[in-house]
Amino acid sequence: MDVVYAPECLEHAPRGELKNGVMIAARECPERAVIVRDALSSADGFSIRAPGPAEPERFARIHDARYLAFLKQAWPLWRDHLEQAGEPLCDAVPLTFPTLRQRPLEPDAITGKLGYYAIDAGTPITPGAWTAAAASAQCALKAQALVQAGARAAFALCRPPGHHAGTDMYGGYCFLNNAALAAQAILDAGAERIAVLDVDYHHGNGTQSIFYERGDVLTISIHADPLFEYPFFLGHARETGAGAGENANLNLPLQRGATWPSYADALEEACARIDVHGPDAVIVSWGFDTFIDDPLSTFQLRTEDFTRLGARIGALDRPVLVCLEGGYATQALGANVLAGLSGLANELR
Ligand code: SP5
Ligand code: ZN
Repeated sequence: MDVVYAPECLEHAPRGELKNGVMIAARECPERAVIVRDALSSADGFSIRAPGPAEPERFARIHDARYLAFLKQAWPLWRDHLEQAGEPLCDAVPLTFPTLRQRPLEPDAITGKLGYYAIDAGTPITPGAWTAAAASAQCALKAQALVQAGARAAFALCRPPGHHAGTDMYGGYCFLNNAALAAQAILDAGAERIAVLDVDYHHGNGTQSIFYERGDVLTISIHADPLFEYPFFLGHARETGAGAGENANLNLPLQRGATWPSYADALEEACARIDVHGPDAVIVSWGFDTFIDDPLSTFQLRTEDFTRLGARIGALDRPVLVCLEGGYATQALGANVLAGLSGLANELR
């Protein structure tokens, strides 16, 4: 299986993130990508490839032009802001947000822009954030091109992740929605229907909102119930899509502490819906933060469960494009990704 990886994905290196009001080491760190790359490059059956150059016109198929301009400019504006204030350089984190019901004009001040586009204060903008986010998206687009060219499966080693990013929102460590960009690229190349299956611990709120009113992209997410877990405001079972997208969104929230048997039941329901939709390809937003030792998660999946999960996705018998999302038990991340992709690859044989 081809693994698409770009060293630029390491350029986003947050100095820390807020937890309980104090800064802790950033969970979403460059080391994650290095560990996954090393685990796959030393395993049989995987070859590492580079993406092509950035395709900003593809980014604009999913994301708003003003939002893309903001992301590109956020670090230079923030740096200028700090220099003018005589402050030392540090990552940019918003502290003021519009409420859900009032989102007025985009402010001129960078301190206001951050809150305008962010959904949380846990996603620092660093000097390399844009470079890394664009490279991460480009990995997904390259994987899409490989699947388009006939590969049965491809893995985009995306970092930073993407599934919390909306058309004009960043957060949850995500800036560009890698899976949504890949889905749109497949459709633009002539596919009629796509399914996005999100198996990150957290609800894929960005992906859901991007496709909520569209019937050509079935979005399914298996995740911790937002009543108790981030992203809190989206991901309930009653969210089934709207307009042309009615019944094209399926949320399968699980209770805290979920283990493989309950997870597998949700997965069967997801796969049954995918079969009914009949997509030309399946995009998997795969987060490994469902792992028992993950610091952000309450779920209790084990390494061998990821093999089962990959095998079930392979049994869908459709082209599969996997995008890496979360997974913060860094030491185990290489083994977990390898287990999952091996389960998928063995089923495709
Ligand atoms: C892609 C992805 O997995 N993003 C996740 C972003 C989660 N950010 C909020 C973290 C909330 C931490 N809750 C701590 C619980 C520790 N037991
Ligand atoms: Zn997650």
